[in-house]
Amino acid sequence: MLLYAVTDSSFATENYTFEMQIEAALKGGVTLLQLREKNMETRELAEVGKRVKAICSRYGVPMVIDDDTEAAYLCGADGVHVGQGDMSPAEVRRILGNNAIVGVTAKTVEQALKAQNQGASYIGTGAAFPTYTKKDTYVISHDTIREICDSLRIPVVAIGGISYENVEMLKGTHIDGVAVVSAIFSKKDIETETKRLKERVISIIEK
Ligand code: TZP
Ligand code: MG
Repeated sequence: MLLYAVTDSSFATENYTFEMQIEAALKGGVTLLQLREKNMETRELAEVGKRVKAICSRYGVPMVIDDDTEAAYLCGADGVHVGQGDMSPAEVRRILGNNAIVGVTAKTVEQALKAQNQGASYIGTGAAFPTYTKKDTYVISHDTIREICDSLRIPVVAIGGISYENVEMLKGTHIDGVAVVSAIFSKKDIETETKRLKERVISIIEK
């Protein structure tokens, strides 16, 4: 859960394609990848998912898909990440099976405990800092992030506005890792940025 990369193909260009960007992030050492493409419908997502899953497999990194359990099923993804308004973790497991990775977004201890009870594999919580990437979210306190971490037995990652510059502010929250979009995919040299971000994340995660 250390360094979780969440995709945004709008950062891709003709010279630095989506698949090149994902491979650079994997070379840089991301430990989990989420395909999060809000503008793709299920069929396209499943097609892209097959290609991205093949790249991730070469690096031994699991790939999950945001929201779309059907696309995840069709492309053989390792799991799904769902929000509070999406399918429940129990339903996802009925479709993808018991070994699936099922991540759930939670902003409160109550939501996080409920997700854990319903079979979530991990919790994503935030926004840890202001973010432009997701418009319909808001910043939660680092005390809340710590309370969520301390209340659960499953791993917790913080998400939202996390960067190389501010990640040290999350020290002491007991998170297991961080999830980022722009701190990786907006960069010109994704491999190098990923490596240096990962080193900093390692330095703040208590063993
Ligand atoms: N969920 C909560 S904040 C967020 C998501 C998907 C966006 C994170 O993007 P960034 O660029 O790392 O702030
Ligand atoms: Mg969602």
